[in-house]
Amino acid sequence: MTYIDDVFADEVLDSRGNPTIRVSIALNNGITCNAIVPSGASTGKREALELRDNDKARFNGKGVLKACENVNTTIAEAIIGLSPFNQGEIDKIMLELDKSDNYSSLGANAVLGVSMALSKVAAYALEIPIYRYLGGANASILPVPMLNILNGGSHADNSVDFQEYMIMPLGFESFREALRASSEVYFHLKNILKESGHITSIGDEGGFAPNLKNNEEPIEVILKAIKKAGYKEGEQISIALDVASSEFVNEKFEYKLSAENRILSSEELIEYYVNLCSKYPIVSIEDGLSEDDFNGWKKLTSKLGGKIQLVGDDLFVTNEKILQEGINQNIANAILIKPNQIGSVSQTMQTVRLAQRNAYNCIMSHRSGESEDSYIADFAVALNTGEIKTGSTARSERIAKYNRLLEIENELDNAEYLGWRVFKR
Ligand code: 2PG
Ligand code: MG
Repeated sequence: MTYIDDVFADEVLDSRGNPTIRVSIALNNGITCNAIVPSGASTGKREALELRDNDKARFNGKGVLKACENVNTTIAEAIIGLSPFNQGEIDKIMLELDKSDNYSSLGANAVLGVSMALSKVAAYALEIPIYRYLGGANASILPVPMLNILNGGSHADNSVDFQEYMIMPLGFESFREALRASSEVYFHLKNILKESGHITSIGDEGGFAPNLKNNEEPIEVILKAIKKAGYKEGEQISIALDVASSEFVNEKFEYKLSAENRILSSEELIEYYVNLCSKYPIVSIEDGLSEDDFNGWKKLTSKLGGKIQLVGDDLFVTNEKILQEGINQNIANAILIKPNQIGSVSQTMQTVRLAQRNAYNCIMSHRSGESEDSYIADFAVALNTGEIKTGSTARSERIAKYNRLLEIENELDNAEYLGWRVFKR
C-alpha cells in the first residue's frame, strides 16, 4: 500500500523576496513532490489567515517559521501513514485540526502547502499529470488568459489608481496563438511607452508601471499597442480591469481616485464604468466596488451584469458561503479563484463547483507574490475554469504558468480554447 512517509515544510522566498512556505511530501515508495504557496498584497478582509511570525528581527516580521512548524509537527503527525489518494479526507483532517473557520491557528499557508503538495505527489505516484488527477477525463479546456500588462494601485509605485489593466485574447483558436499575440502586444506597449518618454520599469506582476495622467490613459496606450501589433481591438483582443477598489474606499463608500483628484460615490463610480465600457472594448471588471459595498454591487450588477463580466475577488475571497450570499443577492456574475484565500484544494474545488452550478464564470488566479510553482495552470485545466489570471508575459514566476499551459495544450488531444465562447453563459 502507498502511504505518506514524511511531510516537511521550510521557509523559502517568493517573487517579491518575502518569505513563504514550501511543503514537501514523501511517499513510502520514494516519490517526493513539493509545492510553494503564493501571497497577496491587496488582500480581502475575509481571506483565510496567512500565518506570519511577526518577529521584527526576522524578515521584518514576515517570517513563516510558525507555519512551517505547524506542518512539521501537528499536520505531519495527523497525516503520516495515510494514503495520499484521499485528498478530501486529508483536507478535512486539517480543517478539523484547526478548529477555526479561517485557519487562524494552523495558517492557511501551512494548510495550502500540504494540500497542493499532496495532490502533486498523488498524481506523480499514478504517473499522470495533476490536471488529469484532479479533473479526470473531463479536463480539457485551456483557459483564456487575462494578462496584466499595465500595473497600478498597490502593485506599483506609480500614479494610476486601478490595480490591473489586462488584455484578454478572445479571438484566437488556441492558447498558443493567444499567448503569442499577447506577448507581441506587450512588446509594442513597451515601445510606445518608451517613445512617449515614460518609464518602462515593471510592477509586481510584470506589467509596466508608468505615471499616466488619469485612469483612462492606460487603456488608450494599450489599445494603441494592440493596433500596432496588428490585432483588432474588441474582436481579437479586449480589455479587462481589476480595479481593486477596496484599496481606495473609505467607511462611507467614497472612492478616492487620486490620479484624477476626485472622490466618487458608488453610484458615480458605476456611471464612470458605464461610460468607460461605452468608450472602450472592456469585457470584464474585477472588484469594481469594495468588498463591503453590497448595495453598490447590486446596482453595478443590474447596470452592467448583462453586458460584461463582473468579477468578485476581495468580494468573495474564494469562499463558498460568501459566494452563496452573492448568488442569493444577485451580485456579480463571476468569481476569482485563489486557493490561498480559502485554504485547501478541496475547498477551492467546492467553491468552483458552486459557481459553475450557478453559471458564474471562474477565473483561476495567481497572487501578486508568486513562485516558480505552476500548480494553478494544472488546476485551471482540471476544473475547466475557462479563464486564468497570471500576470503579463514577463517575469519567470508568471511565465512558469503560461509555459505549463503550453505544455498541457501539447499533451491533450482534446484541448479546447474557448475564446469568446467563455462568456456564453
Ligand atoms: C488581485 C491579486 C492578483 P493580490 O487583486 O487580483 O492579481 O493581487 O495577490 O495582491 O491580492
Ligand atoms: Mg483582484
